[in-house]
Amino acid sequence: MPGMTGVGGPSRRDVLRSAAAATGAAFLTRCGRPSGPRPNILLVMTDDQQYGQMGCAGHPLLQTPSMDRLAAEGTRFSNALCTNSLCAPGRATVLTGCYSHVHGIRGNSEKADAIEEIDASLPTFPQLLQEAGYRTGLVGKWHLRQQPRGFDIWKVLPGQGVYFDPDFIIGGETVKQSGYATDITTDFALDFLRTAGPEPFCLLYQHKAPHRPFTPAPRHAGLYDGVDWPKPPSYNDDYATRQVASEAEDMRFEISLAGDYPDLPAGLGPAQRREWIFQRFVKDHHRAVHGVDENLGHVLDYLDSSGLAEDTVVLYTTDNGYFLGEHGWYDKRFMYEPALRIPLLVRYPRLSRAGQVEGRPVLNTDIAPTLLDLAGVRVPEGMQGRSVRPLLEGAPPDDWRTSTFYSYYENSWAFREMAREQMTDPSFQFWTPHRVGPHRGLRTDRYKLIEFYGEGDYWELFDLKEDPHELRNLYEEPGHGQLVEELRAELLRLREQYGERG
Ligand SMILES: [Ca+2]
Repeated sequence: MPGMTGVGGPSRRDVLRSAAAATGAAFLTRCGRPSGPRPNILLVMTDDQQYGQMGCAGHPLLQTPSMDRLAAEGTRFSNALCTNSLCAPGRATVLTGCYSHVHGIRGNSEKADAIEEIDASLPTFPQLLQEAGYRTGLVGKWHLRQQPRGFDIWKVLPGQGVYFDPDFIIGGETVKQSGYATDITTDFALDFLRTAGPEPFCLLYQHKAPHRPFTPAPRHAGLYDGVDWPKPPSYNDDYATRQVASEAEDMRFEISLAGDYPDLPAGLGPAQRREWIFQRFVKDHHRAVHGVDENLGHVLDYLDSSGLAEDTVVLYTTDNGYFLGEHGWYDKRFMYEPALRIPLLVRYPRLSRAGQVEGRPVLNTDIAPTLLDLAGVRVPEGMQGRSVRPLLEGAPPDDWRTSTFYSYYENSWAFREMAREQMTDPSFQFWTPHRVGPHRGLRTDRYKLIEFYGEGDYWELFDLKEDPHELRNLYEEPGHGQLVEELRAELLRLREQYGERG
């Protein structure tokens, strides 16, 4: 498959040299057609947004006029997936176009048995755009341990950052800002856009919201008051056929989030307490998304008023999906649909047909190659995703992928053993965050196969057509032997294609 060459590929020097050479031809597409000026790039990223949290995706209550506008004027990808549902790995994948085992960031944990920095030999798309003459900027959430590279200007929250009066790292100095993080990040984005020069720009506009502690702006704190927020269909999952899920106690919001709310009323029974926490966290999460949408509107308005909109690619996404009560959970990690799928909108008026909904499977590895392709910059062979440009153009190639690969690495058995050895209090029941061990899997248009390999070997098989909420594991049920065999062979093929071993 073109553009999917797995591990290896050219050195960074080769990549940069070829990118620089491509700059001279940037006004021609790969077909040699004049493509007009090189487009500006605006990447908008939230933190922990569910794929359905957009009015344009059919959400019954949440109003997102700005996201809806991008969808109406561009393409909404209704089947976009992340490749490792976790923050830092997702961000590194968007930057490099590679899976976690290639870019090196497999988990979030400081002590995880994994490399914690992006492989320095891998080019990132902002770096390649900078080499190609773009003015590059980064504002808001960064969440990677190494300093940003490839940016002319960057203003980032340290680590997770905070919602109110946050510190920002600006020019190497930590500077306290006054206000709400989503608003401040937007002000920085507008500052960058207003000082645009004659060269094209690439701006990464990345929000902390709606990440835990799901905190809306004060002006949105009363949204949905009085609304009885509907429960997702898998809310009362009994995990009857899914052992690993049944053991993931810290994923259950009524257990893990109770401590986040000092105003949780005392004296509630278990069912009332669960209901209170659900209503509170889900509404706050949506309120924080509402703040992102409102701020996005200011940026889109500026692109319009400044005459930049026509020549700017706006790509909207998040770093990973999220559970909002599905399976009784919050958080992400598991390869189940709410955490696996991500919102993805692309608007580029010179290329994309307005109001298009594209259902072919696309991955967050595709973002870097897509943006480079649209900018006329050669996509390095080592990038594992594929440009979605033909899908934007409404001309899908016959060989577009039909199965997708996912791999999550945190909480390996070796890491847990290491952590246990470091414990000084033998009565302390150690378990790493959320009790979700490593697993990998594949998804086709109908089936999903998951292999949990942290402790022994445990498999799950779902028929997404008959069981879209993934409540019934078919793996051990009779009559699926041939299907399991075929899917296991396909999983092995994908692992070999992407160079995942171990
Ligand atoms: Ca995240």
